[in-house]
Amino acid sequence: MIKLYKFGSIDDVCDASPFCVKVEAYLRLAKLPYEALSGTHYLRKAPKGKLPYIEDNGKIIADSSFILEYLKETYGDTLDAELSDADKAIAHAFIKMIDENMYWILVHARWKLDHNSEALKKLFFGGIPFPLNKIVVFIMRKNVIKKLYAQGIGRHSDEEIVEIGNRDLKALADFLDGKPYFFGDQPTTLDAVAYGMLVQMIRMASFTAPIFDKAKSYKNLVEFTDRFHENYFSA
Ligand SMILES: N[C@@H](CCC(=O)N[C@@H](CS)C(=O)NCC(=O)O)C(=O)O
Repeated sequence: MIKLYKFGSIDDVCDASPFCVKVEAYLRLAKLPYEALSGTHYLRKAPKGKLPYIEDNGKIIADSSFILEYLKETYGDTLDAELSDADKAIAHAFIKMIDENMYWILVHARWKLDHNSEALKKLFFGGIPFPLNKIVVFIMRKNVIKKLYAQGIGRHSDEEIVEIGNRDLKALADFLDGKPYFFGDQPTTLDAVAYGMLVQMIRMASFTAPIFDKAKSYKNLVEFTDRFHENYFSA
């Protein structure tokens, strides 16, 4: 059986990492049996020093995009089989937007905004005793803020970052329009990826941020996230 190594659930979201949710959502959509193993200690074993990674038939595959590629090659691409090449190109562009741009907006909201440091301490470092947890959060936040600056997003003001993130949310909302899933009645890979990100912004109550309020203001994105959640993650 496929083993999925991830961080673990927070609130009613199966993982705090959109990349881990993406893989788990894909496995559920594709009806592939798997075992989820949760814990930050798996980072030490992760081939690329990041989660998620999977183990299947003695093979270890790291990185959510390579994992999905491997699953499609090994078990067949049932979800996207009906998509035209043009649809696949659109899906690819949206997936890159979510993975490479919206991810940093999410990191900024959780790690840079001061008021979320209590939630970080409680949710991500709850096992570490006081006052060590305070020091760990302080050092981790400093490191993440450096990464935000190096990536580029951290050079903008908080307000500009919300504006950048809102453009992505609007693009998703406009493309989804009144459809149940991004390409119609049936979910595809893009739905797994979009759910992975939107569920962090819309259903994870422990963190608050202006960009999460923006996400919640798009009625169809909220309905999509709830629909996906009820259909694939309620059991
Ligand atoms: N490109 C990777 C990104 C995975 C990633 O960034 N994971 C983060 C959590 S969201 C991580 O493991 N961070 C731990 C670290 O950087 O130490 C993928 O698609 O799987």
